[in-house]
Amino acid sequence: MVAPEGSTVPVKRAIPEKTVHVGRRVFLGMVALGAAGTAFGAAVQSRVGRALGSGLGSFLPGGDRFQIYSVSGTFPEIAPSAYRLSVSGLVERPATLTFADLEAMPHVRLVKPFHCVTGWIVPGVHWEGVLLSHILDTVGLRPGAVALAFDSYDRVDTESLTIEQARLPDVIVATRMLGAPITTDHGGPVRLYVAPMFGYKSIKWLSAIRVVDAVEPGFWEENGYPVNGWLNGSTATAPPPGA
Ligand SMILES: Nc1nc2c(c(=O)[nH]1)N[C@H]1C(S)=C(S)[C@@H](COP(=O)(O)O)O[C@H]1N2
Ligand SMILES: [Mo]
Repeated sequence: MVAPEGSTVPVKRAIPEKTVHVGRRVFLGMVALGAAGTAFGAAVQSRVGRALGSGLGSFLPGGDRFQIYSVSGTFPEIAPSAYRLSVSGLVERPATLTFADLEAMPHVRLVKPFHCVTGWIVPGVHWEGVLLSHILDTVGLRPGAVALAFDSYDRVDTESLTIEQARLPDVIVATRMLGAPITTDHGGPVRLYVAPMFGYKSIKWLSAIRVVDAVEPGFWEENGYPVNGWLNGSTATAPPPGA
């Protein structure tokens, strides 16, 4: 179950105890992940947020800030020069895009809040990147293309969007965030930013976009979060009014 926006998610199920400290970061091992049920995503995030000591951020004046998540427990360090984005599947022209390729494409800028489904919100975040729809136009969709499946350099997180969702004007392959190149913690050099949906849809360390013929629920969805993660809680496939 996912709590409404702005509330905290009650953790009704025992939280796996396996936590590992990596510097100031805390994560849960994948073994523990596998053993958990549908409340798991919420449990993971609640636990990690507390561990970072920033769980009260949303309630303190000026304290709104990102909590750093990695379900894999790794924070892949990828130099922009080594970065590649594979675009494959039901496309006319499969591509392997470099960071320079992305930089050379038209960029859009957005100033939008970032909502984690567990309740913290960072208002007014500056984002910059390439419209996902532009990338789809560049590779050309083949008949039967219905959805996108996203992979991460962390080899654990995955995400999905319908083609219609992917073409919304505030869904970008982001190369800048918070007025600077995206840091490793935040999924740099390239992450997805899906403004109308909760933060779990904004996969970090984006490595691949596969165009597929059916929606493939991603990591967080397999752990209980809605496939259609609209901020207003709608479960509709198409964007709800105001999204
Ligand atoms: N690869 C990867 N992407 C991810 C996650 C993750 O654990 N791994 N967590 C998601 C969730 S639940 C949220 S709220 C945001 C958090 O972004 P941040 O770590 O930059 O604060 O990243 C999303 N993208
Ligand atoms: Mo989240």
